[in-house]
This record gives sequence, C-alpha cells and structure tokens, in this order.
Amino acid sequence: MNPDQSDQYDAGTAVIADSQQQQQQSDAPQQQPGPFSTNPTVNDLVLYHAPNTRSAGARILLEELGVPYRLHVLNMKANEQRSPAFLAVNPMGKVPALVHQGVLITEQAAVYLYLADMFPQAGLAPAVNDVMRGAYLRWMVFYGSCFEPALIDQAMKREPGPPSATPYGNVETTIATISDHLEKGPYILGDRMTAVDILWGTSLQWVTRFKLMTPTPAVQAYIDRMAARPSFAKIRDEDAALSAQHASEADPQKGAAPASS
Ligand SMILES: N[C@@H](CCC(=O)N[C@@H](CS)C(=O)NCC(=O)O)C(=O)O
Repeated sequence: MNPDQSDQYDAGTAVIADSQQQQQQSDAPQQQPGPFSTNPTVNDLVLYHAPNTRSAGARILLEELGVPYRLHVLNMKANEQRSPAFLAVNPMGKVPALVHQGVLITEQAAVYLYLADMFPQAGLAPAVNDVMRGAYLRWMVFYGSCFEPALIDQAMKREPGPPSATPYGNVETTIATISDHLEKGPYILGDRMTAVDILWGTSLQWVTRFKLMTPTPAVQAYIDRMAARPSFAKIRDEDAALSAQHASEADPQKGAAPASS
C-alpha cells in the first residue's frame, strides 16, 4: 500500500501514523504507570521512528517479537524531530523513542532490554536468573557506553585523551573486543540469537557501510547472517519506501521511486 494515500496504513503488525494531531491525542500520557499489559493493542505501544536511523533496529526487534504497535514516522528531512509536538514526547528530539501505555523509553539499549523483557514469549532475552543474562547485559551496555562513543569520536576526529581517562580506553581495543568476540559466533551469546544481536547486527551493518570500521571475516559473516533474517529485509524495504516518500515530499520533482539501501 502506498503511504501517500492515507496517513495510516497497516504494515504487518505495525500501523503507521504520520499525523501529528493524532499523535498528540493518543500518545499523551493519560494513564498512571502500573503493571503493563503483555498483550498490547496497537495503541498501547508507539514507536517513533525515522527511516534509516537507529530506530530501524527497534522496528526489527518489534517484528521479531511479533507484538502489535503503532509506528509514528518522523520526516527528518523536514526536521520533524525538532517539532514542538515531538519534543513534548522526547525532549532530546531523538529516535528511537518508545511510548508504552504513556511511559517513555529512550536510548537504544533501554528500548531493546525493555521490549525483550516485556514480551518474553519470543525468547529473545535470557531470564534474570540465567547466567547468560550477565553477558547479554554486558554487550547491550558495551554498545552504547564504549563502541558507539569510540566510533563517533574517531569519525569526528576528536582526540579521546589518555586511555585511562577515556570510558572506552581506545578505539582499536574497543573494535578488537567485539570483533574477537564474534570469532566464536554465530551470535553474541553463542548459539542463541537474542535481542542484543539485533542491536549489533544493525549497528555493525551501519558502521561498516560508512567505513567507520573495517570488518573482519567473522564480523562480516555476522552482519550477513543478521541481514538475511526476514525481519531485517522487511524493515529495510519499508524504510526504503518511507525514505523515498520523504525525499519526494522534499523535492516533488524527484518522484517517489523506492530508494535502494
Ligand atoms: N543515544 C540515543 C541516540 C539516538 C540518536 O542519535 N538518534 C538519531 C537518529 S540515528 C536522531 O534521532 N537524530 C535526530 C536529531 O538529533 O536531530 C540512542 O542510543 O538511542
């Protein structure tokens, strides 16, 4: 279905809504926090998303979990992430931003941890009393506290300072730590695919595509393994369509031909 034809359409489990007005009506925190329904209706769970950004991984995770959710698409080409309506949801103006029954969850690792725990039937998170939970948390947090800061500092040519005073030590060690770990494979926790693989699968794809890191053969095999999952292919295609739509809105002369990713 062409998203141009309607401001709401069903995309599998996701219902896409672009109307800011509708967002303000239905996403404003209306309920007191309390025990959440683990069998949500589509309006219980709202993901704010922009195509080809960090929120793509959250969409992939929601696909893998198979839970209904409403997708609120932000057009970053039109700077919608800085609109007062979205800043009222997430003052950081960033995606992913997840609203579950009126409660906001931001930051990739928190979004992944939250969703995989909230919907345990998919088996994408080790239980709290599973010893592998420690490794799962380690790699989830290592991503945001070491890997991403290291690669962004490097890309921006920022001097990180002495390793002993830098949270990630140095870029080389940080990259080697995840690359060496993936030699064991096939997944971060060994034989078991979990939510943390969706975080690393999407981000390693991104950093290698933009040449922020040279993949070892094991890292490349891991990227390919994750990219071959139907959930990755589905969101890649849907994001390409959304991105083309945003491009054509910015420049109608270019038309809305789907972008290849
Ligand atoms: N710390 C955040 C970073 C989120 C982030 O930077 N998202 C980017 C998209 S990849 C964004 O929303 N940028 C919009 C902007 O800053 O204007 C997380 O881990 O989720």
